[in-house]
Amino acid sequence: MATTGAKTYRNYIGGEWVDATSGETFESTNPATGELIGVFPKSTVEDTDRAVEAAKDAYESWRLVPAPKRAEILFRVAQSFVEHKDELTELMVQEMGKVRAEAGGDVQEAIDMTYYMAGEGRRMFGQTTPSEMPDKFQMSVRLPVGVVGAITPWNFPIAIPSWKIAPALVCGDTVVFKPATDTPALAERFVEIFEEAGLPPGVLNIVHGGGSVVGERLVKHPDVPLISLTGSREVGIKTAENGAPFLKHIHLELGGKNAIIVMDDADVDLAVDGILWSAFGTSGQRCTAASRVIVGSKVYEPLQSKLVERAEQLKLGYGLDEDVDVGPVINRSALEKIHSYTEIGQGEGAKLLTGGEIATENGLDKGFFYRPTIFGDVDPEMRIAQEEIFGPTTALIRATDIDEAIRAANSVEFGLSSSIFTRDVNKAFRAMRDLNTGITYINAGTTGAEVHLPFGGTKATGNGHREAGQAALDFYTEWKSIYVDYSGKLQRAQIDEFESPAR
Ligand code: UN1
Repeated sequence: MATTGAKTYRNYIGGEWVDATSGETFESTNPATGELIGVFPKSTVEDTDRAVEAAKDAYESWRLVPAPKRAEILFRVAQSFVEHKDELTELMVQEMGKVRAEAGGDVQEAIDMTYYMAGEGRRMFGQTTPSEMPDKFQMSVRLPVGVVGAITPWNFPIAIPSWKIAPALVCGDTVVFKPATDTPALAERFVEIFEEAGLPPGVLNIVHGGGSVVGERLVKHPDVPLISLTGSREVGIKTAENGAPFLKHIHLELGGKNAIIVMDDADVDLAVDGILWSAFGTSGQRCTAASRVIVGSKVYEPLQSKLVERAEQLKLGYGLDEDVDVGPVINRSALEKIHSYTEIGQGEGAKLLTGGEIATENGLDKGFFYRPTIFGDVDPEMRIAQEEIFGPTTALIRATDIDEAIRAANSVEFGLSSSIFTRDVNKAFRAMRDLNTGITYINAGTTGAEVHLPFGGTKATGNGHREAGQAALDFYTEWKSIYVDYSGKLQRAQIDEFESPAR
């Protein structure tokens, strides 16, 4: 594609907008229309090292800025996200493809997260505890750690960077941000807003380029003690391995294979609404997407027919056009992967109820559109019920009772989100306890996490860390325990015992 006239973007390192040292570039295009969005620097190890150096220098003063003052910049950033919400939303539809309402939700999630973390500037609570000794005081405080390597995906191109960058900054860390190569223009606008809000040079840097060069260098750089990655299981494992020799703190937010359970006593129409939203929203490209639906045998038939009917009414198209329900998927290789799972499902003997094809009518062939796809009579062990597809494909599985449903839900390697539709409070509480996922919804689909509760999953979804809410602070700070002895004499813990009045 010709690049004449397209906007050229740069890296932001140490407060300067700079080209890649290689002089090489890559392009970002609109997945609905194929139009060019912009040209971006294809950065090298050297560019990454410069950004780390800038972040390391900036850290020495940023860590000493009082947290409420760091937070004032975040309040300004949040306000600016509000003011630029429409612009960011439209750019997101253009660059990432999700429909307007969902793109607005993505920006809103960043607004919420940035305000929330700005509020932490005046909290960031530690603990004070009594000492076992007289005339001794003790407390724990949160201290920043250093430079964060923030490696983010394309599916929530504004929200997810905010999940990592807002807590890092309020905690006093500095950041080198490596956004996905499919959504670099959004990442760049995100960083510009921090610059405009008055963030000092070097505190937030952006380096565009591939994961195997920029991402890997961040993970292997000795001066980057914290890595937060949202990506695939495979890249997560590689990241953990590469960071292990440095004993880095590594937060991993990886895949999902999320299930909605619909019990026989459920409100089936409500369940259908929840399934449609969770399976086909963002064209199924959410870590929290519902790619399995486990259905009680009594409601299986009515649910299946209502779901198929509703899925067939969903309108595919460019997310800026009116009345479009489902946008494109991110790129050609995603389209091919999604379609390969349709073939896998058919090969495994699952019944293709609707969809299962690339949509090309009315100009859709200019982009990467896949028809909402539902498989019926799926066995929980089939690959389409086990592997993350990351597209608009879901699998209906029958279950006779709650035990079988929970067993099937838990039978995958991932553990991000889960949901149950039931009117029986006992079944709901069983599910809350026994569904082995980081998030469980009752009478709602598997998507819709809010910013003030922990976000993350069990098993192969991650490595035990969580983002968002208070949990994020645990990743972006290091606890320090402080003991102050004001007795004026040597008091030895566990040895010089205070004489107990109880003795
Ligand atoms: C993701 O897919 O990685 O709960 C994030 C949700 C959104 C966030 C999803 N608020 O689905």
